[in-house]
Amino acid sequence: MPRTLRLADPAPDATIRGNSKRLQWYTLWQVKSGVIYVGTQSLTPPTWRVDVPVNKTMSDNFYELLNRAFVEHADRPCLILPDGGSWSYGQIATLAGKIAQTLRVRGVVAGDRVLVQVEKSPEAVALYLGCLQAAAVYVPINSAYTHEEVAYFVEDAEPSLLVCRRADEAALNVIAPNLSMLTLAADGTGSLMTLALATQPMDGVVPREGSDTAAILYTSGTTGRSKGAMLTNVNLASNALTLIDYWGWQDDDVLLHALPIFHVHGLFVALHCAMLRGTAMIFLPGFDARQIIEWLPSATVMMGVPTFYTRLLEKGEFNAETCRNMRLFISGSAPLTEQTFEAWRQRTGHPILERYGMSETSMNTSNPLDGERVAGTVGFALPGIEVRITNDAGEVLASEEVGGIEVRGPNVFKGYWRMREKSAEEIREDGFFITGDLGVMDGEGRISIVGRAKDLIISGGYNVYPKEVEKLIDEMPGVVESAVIGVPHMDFGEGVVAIVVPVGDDVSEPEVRLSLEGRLARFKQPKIVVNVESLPRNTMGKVQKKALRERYKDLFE
Ligand code: MCA
Ligand code: AMP
Repeated sequence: MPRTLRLADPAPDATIRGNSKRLQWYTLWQVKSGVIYVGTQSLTPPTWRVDVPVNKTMSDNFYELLNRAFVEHADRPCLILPDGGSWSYGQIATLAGKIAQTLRVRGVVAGDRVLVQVEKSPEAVALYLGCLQAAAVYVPINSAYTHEEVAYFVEDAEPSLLVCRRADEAALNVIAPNLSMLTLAADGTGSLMTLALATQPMDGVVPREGSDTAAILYTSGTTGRSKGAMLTNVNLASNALTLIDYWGWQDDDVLLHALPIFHVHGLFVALHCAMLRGTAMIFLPGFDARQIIEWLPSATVMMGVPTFYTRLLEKGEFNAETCRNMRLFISGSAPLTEQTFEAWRQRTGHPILERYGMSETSMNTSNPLDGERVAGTVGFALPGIEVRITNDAGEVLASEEVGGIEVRGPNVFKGYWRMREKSAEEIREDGFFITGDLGVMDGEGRISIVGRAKDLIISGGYNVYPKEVEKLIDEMPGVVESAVIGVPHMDFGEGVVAIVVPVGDDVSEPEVRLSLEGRLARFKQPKIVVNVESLPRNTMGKVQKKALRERYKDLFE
């Protein structure tokens, strides 16, 4: 049973890890000593909540924590599927164990990367869990990426195994003829499952240190090449435990899960909160407003990108009655406008809780569960996480001053995979990570994001790096040069636009799309192409994207 100790009491048999400088809050990730401590000094009175005594033989592999929940809640539903099927925690854990054993038999050892490009399915969840159990580094990539894009990840991650859709197997075999490959289709069939179902589940969990990498999440780089953010067992555990506490996860919560499971949002934030508490998820293959409206009355929590919310508001039949059992709506990955926040509150009675995160850090800040949720802000630094606003020289700014957002805490990744220099550029010596987002903090510590220092477009929650698109458009024979920008888009928040300087005749949108076909995921492709005589430049010769964004801001209206 959870016990509550005063913070002043010595934490029995535990090593304190995490943010030891400020002693504000800790996720004490000390399963080795036999106890997991979650301490909350920021609460009054300050306390350690001693969560659960666990088996003394456990390692710091994050799967130990998950597995404990799976064993405890084996009979409870984990995934409820729209076709009426369901998976209990026991079933998911058994399949994860079989996949872990399959990986072992295939020669995958601790620290080996398993690259995964599959559709969302219960089996895909079990694959993620199986990788954790086997201590393989899970490397998920967007299912929309083309074979050409996948080739980069194969080369960069150097995986021991690639799990892909059956339809992609032949093409990927050409790209990576020596790579071990298994398939997993959206319906849960494929060579991975054939092997796994004929295998006994792995006994136990392959031990890991807290600082060992559990997953690599690729995030776009400014040079156009993706960087692999290495997330450790402590990163995953600390963020999950923090969010469960901060968002008041209830034993009877039911999460409506319609996000993709290759990003931090749908994979870590959503799955971990539900799974560590052994609570059910209504597991939808993707976002479909009609299906969401059908399932919302059975749910208590939904996590989504702002597009989820704007699309639901467009549906006349969506109303407060649809949300009658809902406790919490959470939004993130892209800015939620004040208009959407207000419209949602008026329609449903719920103020959406907006939070802010990144692939490199998982969640950094959140509006409060109980206090005021202020539209247009991303709330406060989460317990145990420090956020500061700095100028270009790295000096901390006073409240209300706009600057770069920097983050430090047990959530911050350990660096980019095989990019030592890039990691050193973005993580300061004192441990603060330079997010590339611009923000402002008020006197109370409430943070608003006001822009981005990085040249990034966020479209429907997906990142698009202009360089990557520009590079390919510039290669077109009829193009002198191009500038790719994001401008306001009703549905996606920002829509990708290419401003093109043609050699002669105008370059049309179908021509651009045709030349990008098979080379670039379709969500990254420009939705509009504008031809101009020349691009505006500053005195240094740099293209003035701000001026272009201003000039074309009404393009999608
Ligand atoms: C699909 N399309 C898009 C996008 N999604 N175009 C621009 N931006 C998009 N986000 C295009 C497709 O290429 C296709 O174009 C057409 O739209 C229809 O595709 P479909 O798959 O049917 O689209 P959809 O189902 O309507 O998807 C829209 C969506 C989806 C539901 C908003 O993009 C989505 O689930 N986004 C969530 C992303 C997310 O989870 N982000 C978290 C990452 P064509 O017809 O030309 O082929 S950020 C993160 O994890 C950090 C840590 C954080 O803070 O959360
Ligand atoms: P990713 O690299 O895909 O993890 O995207 C992370 C980026 O998404 C952050 O650096 C922010 O620019 C953006 N982001 C995430 N949450 C929010 C939010 N609530 N408001 C505005 N931007 C956000």
